[in-house]
Amino acid sequence: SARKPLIAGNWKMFKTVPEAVAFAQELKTAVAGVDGVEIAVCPPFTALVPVAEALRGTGIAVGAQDVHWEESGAFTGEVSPLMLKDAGCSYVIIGHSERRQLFGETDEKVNRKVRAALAHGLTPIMCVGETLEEREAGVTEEVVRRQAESGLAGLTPEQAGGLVIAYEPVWAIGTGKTASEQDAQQMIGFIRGLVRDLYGAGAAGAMRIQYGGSVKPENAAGLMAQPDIDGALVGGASLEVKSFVEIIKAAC
Ligand code: G2H
Repeated sequence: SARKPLIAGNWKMFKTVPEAVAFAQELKTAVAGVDGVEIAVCPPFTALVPVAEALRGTGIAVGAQDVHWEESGAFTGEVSPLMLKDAGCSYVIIGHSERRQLFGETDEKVNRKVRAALAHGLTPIMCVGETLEEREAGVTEEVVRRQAESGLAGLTPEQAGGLVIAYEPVWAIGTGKTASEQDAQQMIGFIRGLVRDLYGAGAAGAMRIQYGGSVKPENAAGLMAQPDIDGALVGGASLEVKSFVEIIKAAC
């Protein structure tokens, strides 16, 4: 397709500043000359600035793992979209299932964060995905439709087309269970259809939709070969340069 795949590493709550900088430097060397795929790393907040500095001029993007929707104010513990831009981020993960399950993130909060990120020139990587109970109850499409519709509410077609959705079935996250290529393609095609209904063919054709959930060097190429899958959001396998680079190369 005309869409350039995005391989993004979600480091979650891992890596000190020295570890993060060493990783960035190694990654820079390892992907020099790699073409046809966009690369991003999403370190914890503490490592954003040094990682962005280490990667400046390389074309490797930096993203945060969460954001608040206000620009500034009395919101102890929160980080604003303006601050993320200032730190060198171009992406931000929003609504990861760990935030939904462990930190009370609702569809409404996800939507506020998506709109605030876009207003400040950050590209959201908005996560959606069903739990095992939901899949077994046969409500996968209903759940993903609700998450996608509310998360994207109020956007213009241009904004919708410019953002990234990561489809991450919760039962596949960190469990070693990956969705089959067919299941992942089916759901990602379903999401693209939803975007078409909501925002038109232009937005649906432009939007990058990633798969996430136990992506590894062994399964990456098969997933990336699916027509609607535009890259991956990688957790565990993004923490080592070797496996992350193998996944990046599988997407080229
Ligand atoms: C899903 C994914 C990255 P992992 O959370 O967002 O993590 O690849 O470890 O399943």
